[in-house]
Amino acid sequence: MRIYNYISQIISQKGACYFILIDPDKITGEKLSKFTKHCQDSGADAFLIGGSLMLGNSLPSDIEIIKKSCTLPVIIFPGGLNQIVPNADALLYISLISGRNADQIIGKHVLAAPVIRKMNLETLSTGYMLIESGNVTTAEYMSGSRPIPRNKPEIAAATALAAEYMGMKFIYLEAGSGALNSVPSEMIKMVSSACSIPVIVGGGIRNAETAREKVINGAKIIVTGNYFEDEQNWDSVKKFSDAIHIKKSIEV
Ligand code: 1GP
Repeated sequence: MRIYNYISQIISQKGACYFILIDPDKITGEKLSKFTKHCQDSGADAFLIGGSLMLGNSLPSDIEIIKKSCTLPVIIFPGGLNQIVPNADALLYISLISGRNADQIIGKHVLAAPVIRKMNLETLSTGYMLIESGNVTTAEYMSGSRPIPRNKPEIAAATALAAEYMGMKFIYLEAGSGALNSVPSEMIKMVSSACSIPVIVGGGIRNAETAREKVINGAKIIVTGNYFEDEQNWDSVKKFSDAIHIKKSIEV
């Protein structure tokens, strides 16, 4: 419960939480260390690491690098069983509830559970929903499941509520990495008013204003990935953090 409590505390203190997604295939070594330290100095709250498709096998050493460069929690965002490693702080235990592919809803989880237990990794049980975003994303293709149509917020809201009733701790509305269009605000609003667990929103968020708009509409955790793969954008990590930490910016 250590990381769950940490996230809950950030949400109650700052209004929302900012996660930065690290794709180990895109950034590693010294650049990774420099980036993660910069993120901590700029107000990010935690790192997600992993992805729908990982070509390399540097995950444990990349986590090691992040842990040496800063003190922020590192949470695995697993695209497969090969991404379950012991040196992270927690793991998003994601069930792809927007799809009807049993393997992605429960099958992989059965295989993973004993491994996770042995590693003593904290699990953050998450109802994961793919939302149509204008192009076919890696997450959609790799999971073999159809996203929820972006103009059907009521389907997303009912699905989220079902996940809450099943005891899941978070909802993740995912447009997919590099999405053309991020998750619509109307859908975030409907989902976050339908359920009482925190709503994570990610995919295609490329500026601080968009991130803030998602928070205003009820998102409690914002995830960005792609945008900071370009070093020229690193300066705006602070802008994103300030925009997402809505409580703090109101008080100042
Ligand atoms: C995490 O997939 C996202 O939910 C990250 O998306 O890479 O488009 O920021 P981006």
